[in-house]
Amino acid sequence: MSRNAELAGLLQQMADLMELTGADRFRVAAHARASRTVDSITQDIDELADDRDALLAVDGIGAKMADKIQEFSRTGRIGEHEALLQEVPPGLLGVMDVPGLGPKTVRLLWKELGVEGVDDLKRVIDDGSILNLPRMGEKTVANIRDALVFARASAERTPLGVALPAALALVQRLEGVKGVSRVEYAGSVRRGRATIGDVDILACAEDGGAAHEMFRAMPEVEKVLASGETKTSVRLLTSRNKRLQADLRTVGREHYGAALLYFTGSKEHNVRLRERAIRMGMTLNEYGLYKESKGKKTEGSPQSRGEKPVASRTEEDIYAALGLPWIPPELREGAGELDHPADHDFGLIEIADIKAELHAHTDASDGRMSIVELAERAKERGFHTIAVTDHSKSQPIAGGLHPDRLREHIEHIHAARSRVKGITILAGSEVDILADGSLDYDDELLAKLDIVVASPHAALKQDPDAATRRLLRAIAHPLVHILGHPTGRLINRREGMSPDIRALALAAAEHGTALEINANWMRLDLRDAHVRMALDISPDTLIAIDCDVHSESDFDQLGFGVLTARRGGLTPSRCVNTWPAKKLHAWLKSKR
Ligand code: DGT
Ligand code: CA
Ligand code: CA
Ligand code: ZN
Repeated sequence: MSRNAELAGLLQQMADLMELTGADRFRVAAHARASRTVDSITQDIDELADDRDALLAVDGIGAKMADKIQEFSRTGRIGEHEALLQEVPPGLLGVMDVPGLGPKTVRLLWKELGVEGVDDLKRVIDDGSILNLPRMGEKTVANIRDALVFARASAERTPLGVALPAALALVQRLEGVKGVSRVEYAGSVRRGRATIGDVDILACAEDGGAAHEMFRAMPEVEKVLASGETKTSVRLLTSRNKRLQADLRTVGREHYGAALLYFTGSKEHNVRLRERAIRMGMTLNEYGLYKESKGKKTEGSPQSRGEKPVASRTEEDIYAALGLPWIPPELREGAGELDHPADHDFGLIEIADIKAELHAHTDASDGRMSIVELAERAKERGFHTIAVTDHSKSQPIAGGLHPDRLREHIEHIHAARSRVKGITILAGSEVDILADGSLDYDDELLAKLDIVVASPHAALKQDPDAATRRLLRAIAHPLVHILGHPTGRLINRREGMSPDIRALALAAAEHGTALEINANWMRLDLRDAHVRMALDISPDTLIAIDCDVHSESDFDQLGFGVLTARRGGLTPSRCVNTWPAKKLHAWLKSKR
């Protein structure tokens, strides 16, 4: 998380907490507005905070807000935020995370029904007392109950978008510790899984004492779970007030590669590697790859007998000694990745391959930037093309555009082209796929657009058959280029639809429609397994990786989308965002 995003999250939480504690609504609004402002400004917040006049010149930041921002910049905290946290039961924040429950309702639940946590919420749903609150009908309650059930089923795994920045911050701090020569995150974070059980950090140090001491003493450590000479386990409180476990292991240079391989996993990958080692007359463990000691005394492990490993310093050495190429961590799931011939180049897509963003919102709907700002930010990222795809009319909450406003918007997009040179600005729409698979604009209007991303936003509880039929209709529509976030899932919050991905992929290949991996870490939709299925079923499947940009920082979501794509085995040529401008534009025109 960037510092701007961290501060924005903190200010938004202050607004929520104030609403919970019944603060003046102008103060609530001021903090919510400041949060949006901080999230959308392009300058680094710490730089800005150094210059109080510049800070005060920002729209919506007054003297008091400037104080808070400067406090955050200096100390990483805001005292008033911590005071607010003291005022509410800690469990109430968990209640606020339940989809469909805003601070106003949560305040009522707390004050009227004594709800202080998710368990209490469940109780007032079960005994029906929740229905006594104003504006709380059977249907709303049923939705809350569903959300609760889903949140429990996906209990406690942390989204990659929260765990990865936390892991990076730990790595950076450990890099500064005396005696530490190398640090990396391992485990499921390194493999890029969409959700993370705990963060695993590996540091190279002949004496790891100082590293473990630092790790235990970090300010965000809530509890030390285990501590030894080579391993420490702690529970952290992240800046979003979420709990996250982190494990640190230290290992000497001689064994670093073996340890990195072991702790990156997955467990299944490790098992396959060990079986392969055994077939080759060797043993593999977290210290190295060793020759099987035939006939010799075999008490203890090879390293404890002081044996010299065949390979142990780098992952490459170990894979090579096993007759394998180095395998990208994203593929290490024990799903056939060892079956490739030794000279196979996986050739997976990388962030640098992406040259276009094809799903972005402006302030015409629910985005924060103007068309010109959006185009400039995209250009700074080195993109040759940016598509402006605001919401369509059935999304009034997201500022969806009525047909007349879209016609006007298209004019504005065309006008912006002369103001930002060196990047192609496409006029597009993220058009809703309605429940029956029809689109939210008529064909005459869609045909005026350079690009159409069709996405489902409502009726996401459809049964799989209905969902498949609905999405197939959109895929086959001759004016649609991309199927946006196909299932509508939100990680840990909403299951989304379960369409037949193979059927979608076959149809998409036939009609030359790309399936989106929405890179936003809360979505990652398509998910990794879907990407693999879609690619496997036809050589013609096209994938789009898009950030669904609403504010500038959203361009940074790209990494999550690329990790997901790599886990699905995506190579650059099958991703439309990697194509040169000419090829991309020709594909878009082929549907006009
Ligand atoms: P997570 O934390 O649930 O998202 O998933 P991982 O893969 O990070 O799992 P974790 O943290 O339990 O362990 C990190 C790595 O250590 C794991 O990917 C492989 C290795 N590992 C842990 N336990 C075992 C085990 O019992 N056998 C083998 N072969 N490897 C293990
Ligand atoms: Ca882990
Ligand atoms: Ca672990
Ligand atoms: Zn959308």
